[in-house]
Amino acid sequence: MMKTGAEIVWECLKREGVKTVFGYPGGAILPTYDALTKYDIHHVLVRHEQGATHMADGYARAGGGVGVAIATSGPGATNMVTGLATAMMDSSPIVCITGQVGSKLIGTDAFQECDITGVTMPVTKHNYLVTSANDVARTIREAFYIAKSGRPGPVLIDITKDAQQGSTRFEYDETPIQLPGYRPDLSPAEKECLHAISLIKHAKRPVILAGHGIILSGATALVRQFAEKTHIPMAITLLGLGGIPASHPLNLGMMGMHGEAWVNKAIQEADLLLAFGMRFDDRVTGNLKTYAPNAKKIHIDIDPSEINKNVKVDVALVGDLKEVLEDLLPRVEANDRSEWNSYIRELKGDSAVRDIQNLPDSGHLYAAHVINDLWRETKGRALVVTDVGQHQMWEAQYYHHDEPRSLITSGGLGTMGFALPAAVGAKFARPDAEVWVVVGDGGFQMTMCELATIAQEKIDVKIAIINNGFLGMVRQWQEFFYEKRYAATPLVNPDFVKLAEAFGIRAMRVDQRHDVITSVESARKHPGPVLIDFRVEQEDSVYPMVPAGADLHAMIRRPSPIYETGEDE
Ligand SMILES: Cc1cc2nc3c(=O)[nH]c(=O)nc-3n(C[C@H](O)[C@H](O)[C@H](O)COP(=O)(O)OP(=O)(O)OC[C@H]3O[C@@H](n4cnc5c(N)ncnc54)[C@H](O)[C@@H]3O)c2cc1C
Ligand SMILES: Cc1ncc(C[n+]2csc(CCOP(=O)(O)OP(=O)(O)O)c2C)c(N)n1
Ligand SMILES: [Mg+2]
Repeated sequence: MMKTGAEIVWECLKREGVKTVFGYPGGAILPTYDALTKYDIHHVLVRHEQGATHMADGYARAGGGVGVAIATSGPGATNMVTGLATAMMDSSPIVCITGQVGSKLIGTDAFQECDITGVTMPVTKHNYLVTSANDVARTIREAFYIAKSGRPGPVLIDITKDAQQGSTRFEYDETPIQLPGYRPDLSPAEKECLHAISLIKHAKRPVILAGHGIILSGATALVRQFAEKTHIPMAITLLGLGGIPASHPLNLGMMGMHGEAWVNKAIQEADLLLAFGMRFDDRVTGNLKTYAPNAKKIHIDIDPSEINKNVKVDVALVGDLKEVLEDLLPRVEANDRSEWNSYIRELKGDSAVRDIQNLPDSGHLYAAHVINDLWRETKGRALVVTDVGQHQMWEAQYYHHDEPRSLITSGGLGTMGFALPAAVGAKFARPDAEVWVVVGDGGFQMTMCELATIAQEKIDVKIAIINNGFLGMVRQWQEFFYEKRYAATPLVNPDFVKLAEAFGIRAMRVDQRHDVITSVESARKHPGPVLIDFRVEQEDSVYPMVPAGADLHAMIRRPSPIYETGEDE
């Protein structure tokens, strides 16, 4: 059957199971948009192409599928770079399709020409320039395969205008894809597995470091069973949160720069670390020279380039975590490690009791109150999408996630402006989920144009702006390390309530602690988007904190407890 390249784009997307795409049109992608009218695929018109990429990313992270974003050439394509880099850093599978000028014009500085495959080479898992309709189908199939197989990541397909307009015979090839040099299906050698089993057997103070890979590989139940059988406590990375229920007795909590003090101490005192699908980010290790100095290290990761990248390990098991654990679980011994576990419980001491709810209302509204109340009110069942900054860390500390894919956040690139569009994508992937955006007043203003998309599409997301009048996380660094010289961090903000109302979105303002619950209740009852402007304490800081590059156990604690009952914070 003869089809144009543009029609083949949609034919292939349909066969990949794509129901929703996020995009923004323009000249070089117009043939593809024109063909869309013949297909039953929902196109969400964003207000900025960065938004489309974060929506695709949020869609992928929430639902486990591949998100799709579309843009035109030149500025449309360059606006996608931040979203691609965000997805690349956090191993999120998205496919971005861009229009390109006609193939004969390439290299002439044609109108809206930009070498986007050149630009995005370092921020994509792979990218393609397609100059003929004949290559469209094969390329799209490969792109989806690459995005979701092995270590997931973003793929960009740049299609020239003539490739979209040209016609070719279309027969969908169903044969499994084989790409020379691409090996997403590695598995560890038996010798290495035996070595790991022996290290686990003899370890007295082991800790599992559970990362994003436990969610990406669908291994969360296996990790839990592994920990329960071996009685090994688990520390979680920011991107692993939710993978193990926060309430699980062996779940210690988050590790790293803003992790719990007892978690970092346990890691530093461990004699064995089992890294499961995590990449030893510098936010996680602190000073590498003093990181877990007495621990042997086992690293299970699907990407061989992660092995010995930051932390030298004793055993590397390269492969899919789920497959590796299916093999190891029956073979590891069921050790009793009560001494080590009770020692860690002692390390926790009172600081584990962050009883902020039961303290008298001092008239101050702290971000922690807002987030903890949101957790209580939603019974921990919301899908929360955060932006980047202090509110992101407070969310990680005070919203206790029990389900995989219930926290979506930009970890590696730390992209402000991520939350609002990513939440839109998440809601499309999981229409039944209660989606909350937790966003700072700074980051919100980076992509707030997507309120128009939310209004146009009538998307039921609830938006909690943690409004501290500052680029709070940067202000905190200035407070700690730059003698409180607040250069370029105070914000003069618009009236967020009026702003939301201008988009036809219901909004309210809260500046008293006792109004938090009622505002959340009222937002939840409303069958549509709601924005709440929470006016929180302006100069609060996130504790504990390991200063960048410092030893993991050298944490800055809260000088005088404001709302924790424990002293160890
Ligand atoms: C302001 C700010 C503060 C932060 N503070 C902290 C902090 O205190 N603590 C913290 O933990 N993080 C923190 N982060 C996040 C941090 O920067 C990293 O993003 C995070 O630690 C990475 O977690 P990860 O290694 O689990 O996930 P990723 O970076 O997504 O890495 C996943 C790993 O799993 C592997 N993998 C993928 N699929 C599979 C599979 N199927 N099988 C096996 N392996 C697989 C990948 O190859 C990769 O190595 C902070 C970020 C910001 C913006
Ligand atoms: C696009 C982008 N620019 C700059 C930064 C650096 N940065 C990290 S956190 C932060 C402040 C965020 O302020 P806000 O959104 O108000 O959140 P808060 O920290 O106050 O909760 C900044 C500027 C970033 N992460 N992303
Ligand atoms: Mg702020």
